[in-house]
Order: sequence, then C-alpha cells, then structure tokens
Amino acid sequence: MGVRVILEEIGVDYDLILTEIASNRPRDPELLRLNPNGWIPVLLAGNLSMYECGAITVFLCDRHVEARLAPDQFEPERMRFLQWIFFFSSSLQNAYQMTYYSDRFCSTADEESSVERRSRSRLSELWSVVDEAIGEKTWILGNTFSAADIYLFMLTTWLSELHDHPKINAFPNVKRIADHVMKRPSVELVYSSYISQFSE
Ligand SMILES: N[C@@H](CCC(=O)N[C@@H](CS)C(=O)NCC(=O)O)C(=O)O
Repeated sequence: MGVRVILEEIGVDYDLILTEIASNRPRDPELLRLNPNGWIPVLLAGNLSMYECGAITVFLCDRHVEARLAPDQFEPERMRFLQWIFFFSSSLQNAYQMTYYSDRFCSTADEESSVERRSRSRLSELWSVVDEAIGEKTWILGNTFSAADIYLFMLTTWLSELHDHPKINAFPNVKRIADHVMKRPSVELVYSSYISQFSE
C-alpha cells in the first residue's frame, strides 16, 4: 500500500499484480522467482525487479526527483530521511512481524505468546522514540512532506486491536502526521476501504 501511494504521488502509470501471501496458502512460483522470501511488495521496472519496501521507496524517490518526495543527496535532511526509512523498514517493521508472524521468531509454539508480548512492548518503545523525535514538527523531516511520512502512515495502519497493539493515541505526534497524510488524495485512493472504517 505504501509503495502504491508513492506511485500515485509521483503520478506514473503502473499495474498492480495480485498475488497470494496468506501464511497457509502456496505462493505463486513467479512471486518466489522474484522474491524467494515470498513477500510483497515487489517492484517490476522494465526487465528488472526489486523487493524490500524501504529500498523500493528510496529507489522511486531518486528515480523521480521531480516529485520531491525526498531530499536530494546534497540536502542536509537527506541524512534524516534515510535514517527514518531504514528505522521504519528494519526496527519498526520487525517489531510488527513479531506479532503478525510470531512463529518465525521462536522454535516452539509455546514460546509464541512470549514473542507476541515482547512485540507489543517493542512497538510501544519504538513508536515512542518516533513520537518524541517528531515533537512539534509538521512532518517527520520538519517543514517538508516526504515519503518518510507516507511510510510512517503505512506503519500506523498496522497497529491492530486484534493483536492488542498499543493505541495510536499513545503517540500524539505520530497521530498528527498520520492524520495529515490520510487527507492526501493519493492516500484516500489507495486506502479508501481502510479510511471508510473510521468515517462510519
Ligand atoms: N522486509 C519486507 C517485509 C515485507 C512484508 O512483511 N510483507 C508482507 C505484507 S505487508 C508479506 O508479504 N507477508 C507475507 C509473509 O511474510 O509471508 C519489506 O519491507 O518489504
């Protein structure tokens, strides 16, 4: 979803290829050829393909500098931009995986609930770090909107009551940015079914 928002923000034509990612269903061999892990997203561009959401994000921002979704290599904010993209795609996403795929983080089923508990406390710790860093800033980089705000928004949508994750209200600065991002036409389009849950 996050990569799709970025494609919408850039305004390029793209096709969506649906595939199976349910844990209990076999993966399409074509997905496994492109990403042996069997995960999405995978970006196909010409004859080339790449996986890893953070890498795809940086690639698209650099390929389409005209969209101004990232500071360029010579702007001081570039450091902070890379920091947050990597933090989101490694530390924060990993903390979510510990509840969404707890079986991958332990050897026996009876350890899963312990992994899930740690996932919840880890999410609290990591989102608190982000919240404090944002402080009163308008966007995560300060005054300029970037793909890092889209990434932040995407990860807030993964907070799940079903998994007893912390509530977004515990991170008011994160919530403020997520609420702003939610109003962008690109996000309204891509997340229409998610957003309608909140307006019912
Ligand atoms: N590190 C990967 C993780 C991607 C990921 O977890 N994708 C989820 C969907 S959001 C998925 O494909 N899950 C299926 C699975 O892990 O088996 C990335 O950032 O691209």
